[in-house]
Amino acid sequence: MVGSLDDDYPTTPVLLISAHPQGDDDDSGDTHFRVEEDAIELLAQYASSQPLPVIAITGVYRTGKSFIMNQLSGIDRGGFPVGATIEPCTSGIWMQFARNPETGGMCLLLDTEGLSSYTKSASYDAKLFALATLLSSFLIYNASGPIDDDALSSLAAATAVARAVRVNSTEPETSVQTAVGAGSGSEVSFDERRRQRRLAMYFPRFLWLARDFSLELEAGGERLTTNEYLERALAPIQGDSDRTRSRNVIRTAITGAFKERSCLTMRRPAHDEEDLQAISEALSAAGAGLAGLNLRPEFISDVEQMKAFVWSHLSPKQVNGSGVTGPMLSTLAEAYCDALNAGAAPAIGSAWDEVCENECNRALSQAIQAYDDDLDALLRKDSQAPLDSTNTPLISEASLAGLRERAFFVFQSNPLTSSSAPAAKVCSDKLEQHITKRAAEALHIAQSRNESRAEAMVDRLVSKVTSLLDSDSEDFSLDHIVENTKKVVDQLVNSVKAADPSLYTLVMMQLALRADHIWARPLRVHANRVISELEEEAEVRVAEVRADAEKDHSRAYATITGLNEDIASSDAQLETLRNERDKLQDKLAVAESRISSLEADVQKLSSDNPDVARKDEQIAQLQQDLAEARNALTQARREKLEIEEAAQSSQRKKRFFCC
Ligand SMILES: Nc1nc2c(ncn2[C@@H]2O[C@H](COP(=O)(O)OP(=O)(O)OP(=O)(O)O)[C@@H](O)[C@H]2O)c(=O)[nH]1
Ligand SMILES: [Mg+2]
Repeated sequence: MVGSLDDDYPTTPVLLISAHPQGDDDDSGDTHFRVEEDAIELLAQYASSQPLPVIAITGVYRTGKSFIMNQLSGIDRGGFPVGATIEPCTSGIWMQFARNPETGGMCLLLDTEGLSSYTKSASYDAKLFALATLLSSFLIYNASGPIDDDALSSLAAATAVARAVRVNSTEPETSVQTAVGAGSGSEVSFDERRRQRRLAMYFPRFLWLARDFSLELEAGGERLTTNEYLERALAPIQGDSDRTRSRNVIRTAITGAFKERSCLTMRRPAHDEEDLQAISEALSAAGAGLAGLNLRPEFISDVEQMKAFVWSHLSPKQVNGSGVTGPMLSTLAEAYCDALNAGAAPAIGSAWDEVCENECNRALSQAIQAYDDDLDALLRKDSQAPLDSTNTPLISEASLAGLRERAFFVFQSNPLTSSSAPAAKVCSDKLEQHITKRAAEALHIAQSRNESRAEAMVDRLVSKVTSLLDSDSEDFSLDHIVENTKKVVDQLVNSVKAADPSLYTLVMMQLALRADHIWARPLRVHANRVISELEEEAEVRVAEVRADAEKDHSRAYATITGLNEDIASSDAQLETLRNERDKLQDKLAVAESRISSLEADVQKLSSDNPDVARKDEQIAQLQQDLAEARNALTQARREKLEIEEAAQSSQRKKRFFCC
């Protein structure tokens, strides 16, 4: 690994708290601590979801603290700077993300500026120690050599400010100067001890890391564990002298502050000073990688043991039972820095109130964001849904209640929102107000969209009803139309009724408004269609009648023509007969005149001539001729009468047909 961004988080150390001297003399307590923006951003960006285990290292300067942190980070290059000279290397408090190889979880390493540097005051050291203590869940106190009175005094002095920290803001405030001044020299009162016990709950697990340790851990012929060695060193010393009391106060201060404590020893990396110098330079450049360096195997083994111990005893930073995430840690750091900058010992209670307020506000923003995202997505989906769909509406009292529940779930997933901090209630109320306002807006949008939906549904119904009329169905009866219309109306009403009561009301209103289109218009269309069918039928009937009449007419015409021809031929025959009659009449007249003349002649002859007899015969003959002529005439007259009757009959028929 190198000190750059890996898959999950950046691995380059970043300055978390910078220290800025305000005057020439650090003892004035004027050092100004500032939490750096870059660090705040990184903590927010990469460590906001989970409580963060925080390992801090503190101790006398130039004792290999940064080296230890690099071993924990596992970064070969680009880790915390390790200095090979006697100049203090680390300044302020640096941070670096690392991964616990045992759990895979992310943790934070805090490398602090060395204590007891010739450039800094006791007050500055105590403040720095207090910050490292209050911000970490695992504190490594790095000290070179055995745990003796000097080492314990240094630690006790460093813990002065940390021990002056107030759990509640109601506790009397102690200034940094007073805390440092009091040091560990005075005996601790009963109340103070009780306060210290409470405070210890906020303190981290403590590891005394004894470097360059070369002593055999034995006492009274028995081997001691490193922890037993520490406990022996911290155990009260028998005696009643002032010095003994003072030494015991130091021990009580340490044991009172750190309830969970352990000790590990590490041997020197090399045997002699020359080698050590060379190795020191190599270590300064090596980062976490120790391979290839001429190190004592014991040292390497101690490093591994230290790492294994730290990783297996690591737990997230907690305050008041809540895990501290990256953003919460930066809020705490800011609150503690503010208190130290103001010359006061930090108050965990008020720092925690700030954390709660920040966290509640953050949870509020996340919950509002979640609610707005959900609601906007729902509104978008609703606006894209087909208007005439009878599906259950996306925006309803029920669906909005679901969104509200989710928003509150997001809000409450931050445990600090259910704390007793006033910010929790304020933010919860703000979330409720926001949800109420947005839900009302959404319902208003849904209402107007429902109106459009109801309109679209009834539009569709109208066209369905119309298409029923246009269908090829044989059954166009009024009952059929009414029945089908009723069916589609019932279908719509039932589906909407089941889906959404408010949509149902709107659909019913639309049905009432469009009643003419749904009921009257189809009937009108039906009536028109029936009328046009009747008209078509009538037209066909008229055409048939007309065709029949035309046929009759041509038949009659043919008959009349025939009769006319008959009449004409009858007329011609009549004419002929008339001519013949006239001729016969002429003949008859000639015959009668001849008869008369003959009769006259007969008369005369009879009288004059004897031959009358003969003449009589002739007369008889003539009379016979006359009788025949008369018969012929009678016959002719009869025929004429018949022809005239026939002609008259034809005339009558013609007149009848012509009418
Ligand atoms: N004697 C000794 N030197 C070590 C050990 N570990 C590291 N060093 C060397 O000690 C020197 C200082 O190391 P750092 O890690 O910079 O020490 P530090 O405590 O962080 O120093 P400051 O930040 O200045 O307080 C370097 O040259 C390291 O190589 C060790 O166990 N024993
Ligand atoms: Mg350092």
